[in-house]
Amino acid sequence: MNRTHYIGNLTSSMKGKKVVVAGWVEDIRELGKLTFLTLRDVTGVAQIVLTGEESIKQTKVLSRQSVVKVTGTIQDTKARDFAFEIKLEKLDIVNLAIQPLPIDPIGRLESNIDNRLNARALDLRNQKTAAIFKLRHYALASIRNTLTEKNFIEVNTPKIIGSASEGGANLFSLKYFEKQAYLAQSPQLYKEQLTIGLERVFEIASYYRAEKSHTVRHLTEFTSVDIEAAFMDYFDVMDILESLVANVFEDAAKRKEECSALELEIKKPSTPFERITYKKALEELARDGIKLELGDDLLDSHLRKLGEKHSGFYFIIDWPMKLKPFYIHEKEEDPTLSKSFDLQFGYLELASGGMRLHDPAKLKSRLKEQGLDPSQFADHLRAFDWGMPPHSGWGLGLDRLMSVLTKMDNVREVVLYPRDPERLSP
Ligand code: AMO
Repeated sequence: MNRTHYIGNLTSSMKGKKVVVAGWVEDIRELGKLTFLTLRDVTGVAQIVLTGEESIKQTKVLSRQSVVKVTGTIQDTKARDFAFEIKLEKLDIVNLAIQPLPIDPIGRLESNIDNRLNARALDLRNQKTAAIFKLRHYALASIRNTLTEKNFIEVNTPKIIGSASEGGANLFSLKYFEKQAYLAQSPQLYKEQLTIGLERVFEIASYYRAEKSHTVRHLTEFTSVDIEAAFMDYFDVMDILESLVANVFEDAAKRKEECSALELEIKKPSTPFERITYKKALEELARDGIKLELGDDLLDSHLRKLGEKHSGFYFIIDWPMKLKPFYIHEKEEDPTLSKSFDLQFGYLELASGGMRLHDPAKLKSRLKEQGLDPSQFADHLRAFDWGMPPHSGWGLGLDRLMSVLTKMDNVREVVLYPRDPERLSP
């Protein structure tokens, strides 16, 4: 394309320099004998000034959001919003955009979320939307840094699997030639097995849950950050989770441009996060007149009540065994309780994890207790006879974390092409 510069790399000190820039026409204004174009690329906007009759004639066919290449020279400007402008020498119209566009990507006219998701690629030309996905990129980089520094190895495990990883419910099934296969709900079994050889592993990937939930926090395809670590107990991995979350906020706060596009003031949360036991949560709810029995699950309405008292990040720990999956370890001093935790942000569950069973006999009996058939887990159980270390881990919903970071109510805002029970395209 022979583009010489990103717009963001141009400065007023380059006066007189000939440059070639390329991007999308955001605005076209005629002012007497002059025509002004506002040109945007991924790094910023520049004003282009056209004086020649020929090029002004060219702009008559030009529509907003068309792609152009501009050859011109940097010069001083009288415009208040720009430090310099580019005097056009040559305009190449690369591709015209249709009119009207399905949404206004500048955001002057607000479009509802469904229309924006239906035209997501165009929505990304809205600087607020672009800022969300740039922040998501920096959050991922931050997560990879934190875990790599703590000696975790990034892995990729299969998403097409032959048996359930989180028990039977909520599985999407598919035909795999002559066999029955499923989409992975989580990397749970693989990440546990990998502690045998790599000790500390993490994976960032999409997982699938066939839940007909119509909420602002559930998707049928979501991104999870998972870790698993040998020779760690659940408090060790909670420490890792809270420093990872704090680092994401600290690193995102450094992205001034994206924060200002989203009018966000991001602050690093202080650690350690508050840790309350499940029992204490029941006591707090009882004080508010909500009577729950030991073993009752905390429903959305209960978590909303707790969220009023604990507004930021906090852990709920030591859940009853019966509320947790088959792989969770019991507490030795009270086997009805588990070595487990959920990380909350107010009412919203961001992550869950715990210490796992590493004794194959115990794991088999827990599978049976939960009505699961150990023979369906034969491949997984074999690994427990090969020297399985004690281990702990967690799964963190990246989309939910991003919605908290960017203060978006709906998780669909932070996912490029969200999948929910109704939405399968684009
Ligand atoms: P869990 O099922 O609690 O645990 O999932 C972990 C985290 O993933 C996110 N999440 C979702 N986000 C959006 N839409 C969904 N449908 C959805 N389902 C889950 C949540 C949740 O806290 N294997 C365990 C983790 C572990 O113990 O390591 C697991 O999958 O933020």
